[in-house]
Amino acid sequence: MEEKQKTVDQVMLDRMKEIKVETMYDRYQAQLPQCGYGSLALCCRHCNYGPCNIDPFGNGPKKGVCGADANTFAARHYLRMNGAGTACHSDHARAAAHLLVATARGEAPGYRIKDVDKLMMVAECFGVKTKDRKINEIAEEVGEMALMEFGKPYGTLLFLKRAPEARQKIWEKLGIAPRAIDREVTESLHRTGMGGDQDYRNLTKQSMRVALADGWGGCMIATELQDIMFGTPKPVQGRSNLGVMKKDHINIVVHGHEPQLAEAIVLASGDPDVIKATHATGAKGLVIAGLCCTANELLVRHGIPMAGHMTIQEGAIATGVVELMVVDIQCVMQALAETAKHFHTKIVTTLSKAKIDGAEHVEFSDEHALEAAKKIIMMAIDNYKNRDNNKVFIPSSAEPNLIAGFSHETIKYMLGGRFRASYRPLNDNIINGRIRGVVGIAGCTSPRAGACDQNYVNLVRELIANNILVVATGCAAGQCASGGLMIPELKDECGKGLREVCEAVGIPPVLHSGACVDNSRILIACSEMAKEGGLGNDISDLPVAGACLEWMSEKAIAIGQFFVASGIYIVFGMNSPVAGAPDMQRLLTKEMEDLVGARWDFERDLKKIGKMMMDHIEKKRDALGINTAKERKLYDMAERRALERECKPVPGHH
Ligand code: NFS
Ligand code: SF4
Repeated sequence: MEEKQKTVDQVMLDRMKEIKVETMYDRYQAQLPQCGYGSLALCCRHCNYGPCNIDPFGNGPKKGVCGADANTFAARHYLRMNGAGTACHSDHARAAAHLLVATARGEAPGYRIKDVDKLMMVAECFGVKTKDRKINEIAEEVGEMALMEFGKPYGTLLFLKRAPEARQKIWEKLGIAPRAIDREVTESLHRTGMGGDQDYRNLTKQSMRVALADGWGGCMIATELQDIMFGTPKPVQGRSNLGVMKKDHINIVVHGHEPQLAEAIVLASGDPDVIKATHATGAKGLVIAGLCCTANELLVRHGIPMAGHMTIQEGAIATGVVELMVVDIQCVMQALAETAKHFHTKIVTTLSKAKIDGAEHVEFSDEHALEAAKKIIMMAIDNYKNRDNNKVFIPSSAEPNLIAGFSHETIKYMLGGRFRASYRPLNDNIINGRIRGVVGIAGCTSPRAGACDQNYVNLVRELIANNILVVATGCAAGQCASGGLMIPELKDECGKGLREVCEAVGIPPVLHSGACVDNSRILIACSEMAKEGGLGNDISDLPVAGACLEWMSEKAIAIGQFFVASGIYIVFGMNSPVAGAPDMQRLLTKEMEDLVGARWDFERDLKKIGKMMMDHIEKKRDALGINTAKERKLYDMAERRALERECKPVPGHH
C-alpha cells in the first residue's frame, strides 16, 4: 500500500537513501538550523566594514558600521535578488537574440525561422519594416533590435507598449518604466553598494523597475524569439516523471534553461550516424528527456518527455540508465558531478560561462551547435557499454498522455476559433461566473517544503474544484505534469462551471504554458484580457492571482515582483525575503497596492494560499460588479415565496 501512495520522486529518494547516494534533502538537513540573520535579511556583507548583523529582537546592534538600518539591509538584499533574477532570464534572452541574428545570416546551421507570424508580430512591435522584405532580413533586424534592448542609451523597453495603457501610465508616473535591461541590472548593483541608495522605498522602486525589465524585457524577448526559431507552443501530448527513461535505450538528459542546446541535441539525434551507432550498441533506441526549464521548453514545443523538475535532478541520475546528462546554465546543482560518480553517467557542461568541477566540457556555439550536439550524443552512445545493470532502478512508468503547450496565442485560438481568435469567450465566462478567475502557478520546488510533498498538485485540485482556471509554468508546472494533473480527464475534478467551459473549448483545467521565461505569456494574456473589455481596463482590475509555493531562485523573486508591478496579486509560500525588516515587509505586502494596484503576500502555511487567492479573486469580482446580488444573496423565506410566485410558469406557456 505504502509504495502505491508514494510519489515517483519519493520512491526514488528512498532508493537513494538505501544505496547511500546523498541528495539535496540530506544536505538541507545538514544545514539546519540555517542562519537566523540571513533568513531575516539582517545580514550585510556589501563591504569589508562588515559583515554586519542587526539583532531582530532589539537587544543587539540596530545598525551596520555605516549606519544602514534593517530596512536598508532588507531592501538592498531584495534589490540584488531582483537584479540577479533579471540578469539570469535576460542573459538567456540575449543568447536567443544572438542566435536569431546568426540564424538569419545563415551562420547557425541547423536552426531556422519556424514561426513567421510571430516574427511579423515582433517586427511590428519593434517598428521593423516588413513590406517587400525577405524573411531573413526582417529576422536579422528584429534580432538586432532585441540586442539593442539590453544596452540602448535612451528610451524605455519596446515591449512595454503591449501592456494596457492604464498600466503604462502608472509605470511612467512612478518612474519605474524600465530602460535598457543591462542598465537596470547595473544600476541595481550600483545602488546597493556601500554608501549608495539608503532609502528602502526608493530602493524598492528600483526593484520594481528592474523586475519589469525582466518580465517585459528579458523574459518576453526570450519567449518571443524562441517561438520564432523553435515554434510557438500548441497543444501537444507528452509524458512526464522519471519513468520516461527506458532500460533498453540509451538515455540522455538535457538539463538547464536555454532551448538552443536542447533543440540541437534533438535535431542531431536524428542524424544517420547517430542512429547507426545507437543500433551498433544493441540498444533499442535513444531517449532524450528534459529536466527543469529545458524540459518545459521541449515539452510544450515538441512533446519531448520530461524527466522531472528541480528537486529530482539527482534522482534522474540514480535511475542508473542515464548515459549522459548535458547541461547549460541555471538551476544545475554542483552536486550532480558527485552523484554521477556513483553511476556510469557522464556530466557535460556546454557554456564557457557555466562549468562544473569534475564535469566534462564540450563548448557550444551558434555556429557549431549541430557538431557539438552530435559529439555529445556520440559520447553518450559510447558510454552505454559502461552501464551497470545491477544499479538500474526506474521507479515507475511515466505519466501518460498529458497535454501541454498552451501559449497565449493557442489559448486565444482555442477560445475564439482560428479566425476569430479572441479572449472574449474567456472574459464572458468570467463575467457570467462559470469561471471565477484565473490563477498562475510558477516557480520552483524546494526541500524546505518537505520531501516530495505534492504542494502544487494539491493547490491545483483545490482551485479547479472552485472553478478557477490554472495556468502553470516552471517547476510548478513540472510537478503538476509529473503528478498526473495535465490530463483532459482532470475536468472531472472541476467545479461545474469550469468543467462546462473545459468541455466546450476542449482544454484541460491546468494549462502548461512553458518555462519560467514564459511567464511573459501570462503578462500578455492578462493584458489582452484587460483590453478585451468587461473586466476593467487594467491588469490590476482582473480577477486573477499568482503563487509560487516553494520559491528558491532569485529568478522567482524577480518573477513575483514583475507580476506585482504589473498589477497581479502574488502569494509566495514559506518565508518572506525581507522578514526581519517590518517597514520593508509592510511596503511589499500593503503599501505596494497603493503604488501599483497589487501587492505581495508571504504565507508559511501552504494550505492557506488557495483560499487567499480565491478571496482576492472574489474581491476583484465584487469591485467589477460581476458578482450580482442574486448570486450572492441568501434569500429569506418571504423573498423565496415571492420569487417562486414570480417564477411560476404563466398558464398557457409551456
Ligand atoms: Ni524557474 Fe527554471 Fe525550476 Fe525555479 Fe529553476 S528550473 S527558471 S528557477 S527551480 S522554476
Ligand atoms: Fe556593514 Fe554598511 Fe558595509 Fe553593509 S555596507 S557591511 S551594513 S558597513
